[in-house]
Amino acid sequence: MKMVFRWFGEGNDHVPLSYIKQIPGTTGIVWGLHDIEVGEKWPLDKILKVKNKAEQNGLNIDVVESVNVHEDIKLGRPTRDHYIENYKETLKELSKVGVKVICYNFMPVFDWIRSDLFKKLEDGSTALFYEKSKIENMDPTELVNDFLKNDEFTLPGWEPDRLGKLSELFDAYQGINEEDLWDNLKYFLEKILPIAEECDIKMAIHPDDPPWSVFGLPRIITNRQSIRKLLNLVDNPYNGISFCSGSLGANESNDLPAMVKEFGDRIYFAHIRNIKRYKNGDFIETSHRTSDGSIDIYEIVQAYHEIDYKWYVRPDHGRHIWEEESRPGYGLYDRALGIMYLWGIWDSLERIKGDV
Ligand code: DNO
Ligand code: MN
Repeated sequence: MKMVFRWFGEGNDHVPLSYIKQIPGTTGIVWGLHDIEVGEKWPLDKILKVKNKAEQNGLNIDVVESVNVHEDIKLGRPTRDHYIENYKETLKELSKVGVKVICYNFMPVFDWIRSDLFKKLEDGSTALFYEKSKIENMDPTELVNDFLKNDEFTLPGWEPDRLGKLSELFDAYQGINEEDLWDNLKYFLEKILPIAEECDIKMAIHPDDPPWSVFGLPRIITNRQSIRKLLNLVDNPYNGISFCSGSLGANESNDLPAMVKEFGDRIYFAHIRNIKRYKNGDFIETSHRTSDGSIDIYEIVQAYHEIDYKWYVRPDHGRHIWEEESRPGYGLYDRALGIMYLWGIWDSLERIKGDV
């Protein structure tokens, strides 16, 4: 596995690239141009700036997360073709600097959803928390206002401009069901994949987080069945997945190690993190260690090891520990600890294999 670390860009991330380089075994950053409006083409000069900065620090820029998909594409509006053209242009620019994988998602309106960004854990650290009943009884506008009132940090996938038009967005999704969303995803992939192939960039969809419908909006990438459907939707090796253990693991019926083995040859990017699930449907993000949460991280890493996984891995979110102030989920310390845990498992599996 190739270890990479998410970085939000110069002036937009409190973690310096030189620190990332010091995390053992970390070879690249997972990046994006977060100041470009969703749907607009990414300019080469800005891409090159990131490349140069990363290279000066001995890090590659092989993985992009995310080139977000414009809402008109998800909605299947006639204007989608314009945004798909822009997406293709962005792919071409990214191929010029050697990008290998693009993580994207197809979730209507919201990317990830939580009820609390800094929920206190027993040990005094804080973490992202999902309180099911709170979300179910909440007006989405309330959630958006709550999340956006803190302007110290920007939240990936929560662009204020776009979410400022929330009621318009919700109106647009009236009458769009899961089948429609599948059709629109198919349309997008059919147009994009030939270019991805030409550019040798793997498209890797991120599952829905959490993997169920929220605020009445359809969500389709949620379990084993739906990933099968996605891979058959357009059967092309460039149509792949970002396999996120924390997102899919919120649904306890997802057998994650089995899914890694089944989909392994189409997983180009692995997000590994743990969560603790409660019986009432709530969950909280924990440290990566298996015994701290409900997800067997050891078994997941073992599954990757068994399939001889050669693609990219990142610790996904972490807790906020040691008084670190960071964007929710994206502190340096707990994610770096997560990396060491993953390497610990991986190295011992390698050693065992060598001894056999
Ligand atoms: C959640 C995170 C997501 C992810 C985007 C990708 O598990 O990894 O916020 O960044 O959904 O588009
Ligand atoms: Mn993830």
